[in-house]
Amino acid sequence: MTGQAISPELREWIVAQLAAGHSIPSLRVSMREAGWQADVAESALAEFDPSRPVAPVAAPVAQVALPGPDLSSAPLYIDTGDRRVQVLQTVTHPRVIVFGDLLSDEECEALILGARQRLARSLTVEAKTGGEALNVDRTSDGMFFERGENPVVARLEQRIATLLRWPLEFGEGLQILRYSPGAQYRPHYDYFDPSEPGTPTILRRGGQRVATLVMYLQEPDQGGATTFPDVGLEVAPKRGTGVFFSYDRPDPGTRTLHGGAPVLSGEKWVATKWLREREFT
Ligand code: PD2
Ligand code: ZN
Repeated sequence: MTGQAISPELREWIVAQLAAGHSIPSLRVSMREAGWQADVAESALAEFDPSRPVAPVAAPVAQVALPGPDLSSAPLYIDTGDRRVQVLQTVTHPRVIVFGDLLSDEECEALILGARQRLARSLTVEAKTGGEALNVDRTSDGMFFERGENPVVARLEQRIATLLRWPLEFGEGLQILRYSPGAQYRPHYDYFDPSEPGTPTILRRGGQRVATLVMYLQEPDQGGATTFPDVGLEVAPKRGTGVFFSYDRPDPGTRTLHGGAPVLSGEKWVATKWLREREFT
């Protein structure tokens, strides 16, 4: 016999022989006597050898629910109950959506007014320790509102929860940042690095971050775009607009590396809402 292949019939024959109590070595002898080439016989019998290591089966990728608007009907606007928000731009990978008219001018001004007296040089959550530290990569000033701290904050948080279909309680308190000329936020990921020893402590308060919404409260005169270097995307810091992005796992493969480009002139103010997997306590 030449050009032998493992046929369905051969497999059926092996199954029947094994079922009848014959051993693999005895089948090897029978196959060789019947003219099967040694390598074909070996490969065929190996398929039925119970001691053969089983190739690992890739675990199915869990389809986790993520925050995000319902874009199934390609809407130009989304009604959040108290406001009609524009869908200006979408990117699939990374998942990025730019919303227009997310905040009114009055809301932007009220947030700036409430934050101004409480600004301090921004700290970032430090995954090495689980605490907070000054970070040279972030030269803005910032503060946090408590969730629901005043009526404007509460209204905006409800709007965001409706828009992104994510429980209000899963959100961190609203962060306000002010960038003066020269200030920037170098490219980073917003999720907590799982390999850092402080991360388990941080995750106790609501699990991982799964999405970010950066909202522009005041436009600088020049500079200050939010950048996504992996995909060459730059979102202009237009007052009332928000850039949303989500990440289904804490991994650079989400392509959610992003930064705040240096402000060249004027002042840029933003509000950031981070969304967690679970209730943020
Ligand atoms: O202000 C921004 O554009 C910006 C850029 C990157 C804000 C954040 N990250 C953030 O608040 O995480
Ligand atoms: Zn960020």
